Amino acid sequence: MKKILVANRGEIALRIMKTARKMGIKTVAVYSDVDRHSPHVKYADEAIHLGGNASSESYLVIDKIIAATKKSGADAIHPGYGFLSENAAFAERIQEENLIFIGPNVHAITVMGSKLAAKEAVKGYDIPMVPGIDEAIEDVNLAKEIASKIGFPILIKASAGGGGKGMRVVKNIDELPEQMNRAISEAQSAFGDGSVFIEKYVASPRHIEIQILADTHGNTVHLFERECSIQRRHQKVVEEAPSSVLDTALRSKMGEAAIKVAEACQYVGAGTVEFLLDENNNFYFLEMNTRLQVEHPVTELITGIDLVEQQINVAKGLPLSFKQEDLTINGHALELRIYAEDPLNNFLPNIGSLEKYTRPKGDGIRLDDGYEEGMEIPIFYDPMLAKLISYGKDRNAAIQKMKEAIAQYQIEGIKTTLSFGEFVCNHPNFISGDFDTHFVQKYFTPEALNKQTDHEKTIAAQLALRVYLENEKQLKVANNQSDEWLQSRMQ
Ligand code: MV4
Repeated sequence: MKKILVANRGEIALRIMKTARKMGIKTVAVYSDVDRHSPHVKYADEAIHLGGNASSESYLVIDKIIAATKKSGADAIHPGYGFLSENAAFAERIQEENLIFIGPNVHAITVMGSKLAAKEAVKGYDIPMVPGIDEAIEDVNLAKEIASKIGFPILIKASAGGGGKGMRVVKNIDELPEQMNRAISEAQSAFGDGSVFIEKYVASPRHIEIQILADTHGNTVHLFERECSIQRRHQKVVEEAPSSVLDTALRSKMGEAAIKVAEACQYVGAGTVEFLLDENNNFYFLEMNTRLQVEHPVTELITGIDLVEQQINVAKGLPLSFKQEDLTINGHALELRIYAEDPLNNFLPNIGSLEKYTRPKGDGIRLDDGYEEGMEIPIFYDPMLAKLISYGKDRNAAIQKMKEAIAQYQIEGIKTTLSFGEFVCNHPNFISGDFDTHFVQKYFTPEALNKQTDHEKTIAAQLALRVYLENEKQLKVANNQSDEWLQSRMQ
């Protein structure tokens, strides 16, 4: 592998290229019209213009990506996350063109792209699943019968679903017909597939996901868990590794289950197996993400393993250079996603330019970003600006480091979720680890954020006053001294 085309933009394109360069592999960027001057374009060894701005005219057009790859002479494509990363047709096309897809095989992408197919595939592997059905259901009367057997509340989910779309909680049998019809039509319009199924609703789950790595020689290992329970409307905001709730025994059990899920679909490369964890520490398989995830850096920090390097080595056909027993957790890492959204205004996307942009730095701070001071944030893509990642010897040290980094980070010209991250880091329930996926909904209000800002303003004013008074004192002393000096000279 001599040259990789990165079919993505922003922080992840840059992050992938950094590892490729470290490995002595050339990089090719692709870009839309508005991304012409983006850091990922400047960083790459070569860059190819895709044209268009909307994803559907640029980063999502398979023909354009393939044409760019051929033109550049790249022999491999890394899809990053989002865009075409979990598109089976893209992976298949790459294979047909005799290029290397730095990702899993077509089969795994296809199976895990459908929740029902995923359930079917892992059957017989002894993976704990939420009580429910593993077939699409259309008949409301049958649904009522099944729901009554499972017991309310139940959850209706779309098989093709993602991001909570087509998901409906049903509290009792009377609500079922309407909610079921809504779920079906939502799934049909969002995914072009109206298949839905039923599960028992787990009321207060934590979101735990296991990172796995598999090579083409039959070796599969897990790289422990990440916890992503701090989410807002299915958008992750804070992630960490390890989770504060798993003990060694549960970690091994979940890790082993994740490996079995990967083996059930003959997985190759880096992947993530998602689980729900209930209040009694029962875990249930949810789905598998067949890509490098946004939050992969927290795993890199606690394991010391570069996941992109591993993806590239696996794609080259190399066997993994370590075994499960070689892997250990070292320290604790947190990631805060910085979105161009206004937390005081219902997280409305905020467009504008980065008038001031000063990055935090220091030991235990990693910043993965894709913008620079003066740049406009385009409206066409995901509003995530950066990922602020902190690392410490334990969870408290990582939280402390995150707070220091947030304080150093200066972003002006655009409203961001940086202050929201600070709110999370100061919240007693986050600090104690006593939270679930309802954290934001339960505790966050714009008033709480304003209170935090007011508190900061008070401290800033007190500090300013103190500095002022100190300066005054020194000035007086200096004046007195010069008076004495003057007088001594005049005598
Ligand atoms: C659930 C659940 C409770 N019970 N399934 C949300 C998105 C999709 N990936 C799965 N999700 C959930 N499935 C059962 N049977 C609760 C959620 C859920 C959730 C899961 C992980 C992280 C945040 C969440 C927020 C709300 C709901």
